Amino acid sequence: MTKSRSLRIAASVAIAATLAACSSTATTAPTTAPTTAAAATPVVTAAPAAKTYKDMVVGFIQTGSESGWRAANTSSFKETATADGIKLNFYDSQNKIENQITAFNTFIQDPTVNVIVLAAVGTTGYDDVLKAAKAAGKVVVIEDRRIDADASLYYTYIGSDFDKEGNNGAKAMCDLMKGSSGFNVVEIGGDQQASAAIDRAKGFREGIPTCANGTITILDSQNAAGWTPDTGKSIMEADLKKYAGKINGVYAHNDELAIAAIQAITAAGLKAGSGPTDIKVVGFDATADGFKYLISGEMGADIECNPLLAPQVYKAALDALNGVTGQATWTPSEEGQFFAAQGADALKAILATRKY
Ligand code: GYE
Repeated sequence: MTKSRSLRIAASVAIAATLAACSSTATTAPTTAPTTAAAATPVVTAAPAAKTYKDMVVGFIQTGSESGWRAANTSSFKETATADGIKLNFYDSQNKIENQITAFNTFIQDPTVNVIVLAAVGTTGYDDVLKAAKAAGKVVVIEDRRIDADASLYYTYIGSDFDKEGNNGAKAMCDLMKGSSGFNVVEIGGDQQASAAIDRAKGFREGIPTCANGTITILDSQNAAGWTPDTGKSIMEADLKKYAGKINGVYAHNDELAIAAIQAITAAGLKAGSGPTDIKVVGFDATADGFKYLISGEMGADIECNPLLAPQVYKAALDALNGVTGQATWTPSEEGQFFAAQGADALKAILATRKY
């Protein structure tokens, strides 16, 4: 058999082998690497179903039960959770930061909890638990009060602009003091750890220098630990003695403290109101109790603070569970202001429409 003939046979064997490899029915192992790989069948992995409120298990760390505002805030979370089918683990911190840290760690270690909501008693001391929660894959949402922690440590903050509230409080006090016999004010502050108290005090001091009606002077400023109304009353009673006849206004950080001051003023035989010699009282929250004293005219102004934050907070948490990014760091609450000058009938009509 000649050389050329054997070469021709070898070549034809090689071609035969290549073709065999291309056909779907090839049985023999290919001798050479196939030139074009068979089109891989695309593996379609179904996108995970979006989480719903029924998948949310929330550990809610509330400050405590220090005021009507707080009660409305707590109800907002409990009622909305029931309505949306959210499993809510509610924790009352008794206004102690150490209790909040303990609760945080409990919720971090609880595998069923996927969302932690914090209403902070203070502004600092949360970094470690926030880092631990993040490492554990928990969604954290801050509600009500701002904290001094890096925003990367939580998903978002939903709460009031207390500084702006303080500015509004200053303007309200200035308006109330138009034609007043004097411009001396005492301040009854909320718990000094709380951003609500810190910023309302700051906002007031930023605002009073702009008062065109007169130079408002802060004669005295004290904080009621835990926002306790009885402490507020004692502060007012002591101020009325110490600054007898010199007090023209009271700047109180929530309704309970404003009402406590009014009770001390009345008990001292003096009058809280908007008359030239009356003691003008500015409060915060605009709860139903606060409205009663606006309607009676004893409280001159009540700067609203919105406690009904649960729907926004749960929505943000659900977004986080579904991987939504680019969220706002802070969503300030929508709020108004109310004045005795609006008149009792108008205020009663407004009160009848309110949930807290
Ligand atoms: O003003 C007060 C409550 O954080 C806005 O806390 C809240 C404040 C509110 O104790 O009544």
